[in-house]
Amino acid sequence: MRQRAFLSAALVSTALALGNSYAAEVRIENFAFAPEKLTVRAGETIVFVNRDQAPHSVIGTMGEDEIFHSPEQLDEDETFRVTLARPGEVAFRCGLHSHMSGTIFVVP
Ligand SMILES: [Cu+2]
Repeated sequence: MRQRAFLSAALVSTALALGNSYAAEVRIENFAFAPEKLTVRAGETIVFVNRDQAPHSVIGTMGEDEIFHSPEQLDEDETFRVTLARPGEVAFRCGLHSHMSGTIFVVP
């Protein structure tokens, strides 16, 4: 019991430390997204950060609809933030390298 309470407290303080900045970070590294699959709550912000020297971009789609699109080229260490308000499954990919893709599960 005591251990469980400690774990809960640790999780709460992690959430508070993140505050309103962002909920999740997706690194773009070695021509891949990391993580490739992630879950966030609706309304939380995701930050994509390019750690490659090569430029990349991020395009998100929900079904047939494009719901976000970063600048055409994110250069090294550039970031792109997106806040997803609607629950559902969002597929994302790099507009420059078609093999780079991932999925965001947005939960209510
Ligand atoms: Cu790319």
